[in-house]
Amino acid sequence: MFSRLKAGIARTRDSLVNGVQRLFTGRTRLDAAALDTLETLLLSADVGVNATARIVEKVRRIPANQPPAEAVQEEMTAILAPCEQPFEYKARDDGPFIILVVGVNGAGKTTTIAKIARRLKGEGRSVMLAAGDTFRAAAVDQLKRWGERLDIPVISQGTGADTASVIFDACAAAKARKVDVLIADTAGRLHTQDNLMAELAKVRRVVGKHQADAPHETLLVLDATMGQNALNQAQEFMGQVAVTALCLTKLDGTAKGGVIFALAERLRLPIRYIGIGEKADDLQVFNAREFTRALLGDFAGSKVEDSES
Ligand SMILES: Nc1nc2c(ncn2[C@@H]2O[C@H](COP(=O)(O)OP(=O)(O)OP(=O)(O)O)[C@@H](O)[C@H]2O)c(=O)[nH]1
Ligand SMILES: [Mg+2]
Repeated sequence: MFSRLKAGIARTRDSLVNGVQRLFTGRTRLDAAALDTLETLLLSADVGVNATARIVEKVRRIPANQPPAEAVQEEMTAILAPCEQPFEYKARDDGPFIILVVGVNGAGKTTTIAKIARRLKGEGRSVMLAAGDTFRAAAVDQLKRWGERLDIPVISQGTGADTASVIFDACAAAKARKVDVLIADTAGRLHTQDNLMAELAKVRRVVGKHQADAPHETLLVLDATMGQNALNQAQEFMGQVAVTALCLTKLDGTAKGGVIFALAERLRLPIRYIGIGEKADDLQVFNAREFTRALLGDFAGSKVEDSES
């Protein structure tokens, strides 16, 4: 699992760690120029202004006997730690636990739904999917194919059907079949598309008719290859929808994986999962220390030599 994570975030590690490693080698303290270089490295890995400032400040203040690499890792873990809040299934007596999945076009929503469904099924939960993306022609088929592959039921209507009505029906079906978790797919959308944002509000309203406090999770799926734009998108979405948790996808395809620090620092939402590939098992429960260890472990553990000795 850990080696998969390491391989998954290899591009971010290469871009960030190699630079930081070069910077730290032969140094026990970083002078102003080196701190500047560290700042640039972090910013160019999309770590973001605030998280970068925190890390640089930490390194500036380290005691003489602490290697700077260790301080970087410590602070990076501290930034991520509040977001390490894995999904916990809570049984309900009024119907399924309902997860509504939202995000912009192509972020990885449908794939992530399949991955989560597979994981929950593996944990012994019964799962059902709702094909709420009735907008894009192939979307229903895409979810149905996943359903067949994973042997998980998918509730759907045709393309062009009303999303809220599909999800409403799925809630009833899941309740009738005593399913543990219902995961609802939705079409990709931008926060500027008022009609589509209104649609999400309608989904929430009709789901609330089945269970007053549903959806129990509104999961925003973000594409790590967007870098800092993923943060902007998240903030814009959160202005319109009550997002309760994040999933960051495509960490395998990008050197911009540092955006996870920006998301953690700015949003402080639980990061339930990270996506590190296209296959059904390329999803990991987010763990702060494992993530920074996979990212930095290669150098943070090693002793820094003192060039002056
Ligand atoms: N490399 C990689 N690819 C991913 C990951 N997650 C999703 N993808 C790919 O990203 C593409 C889009 O994924 P979808 O799941 O269809 O995205 P979506 O958000 O449902 O897209 P729309 O329904 O069009 O809004 C697909 O080719 C997926 O295989 C990931 O973690 N890593
Ligand atoms: Mg989709």
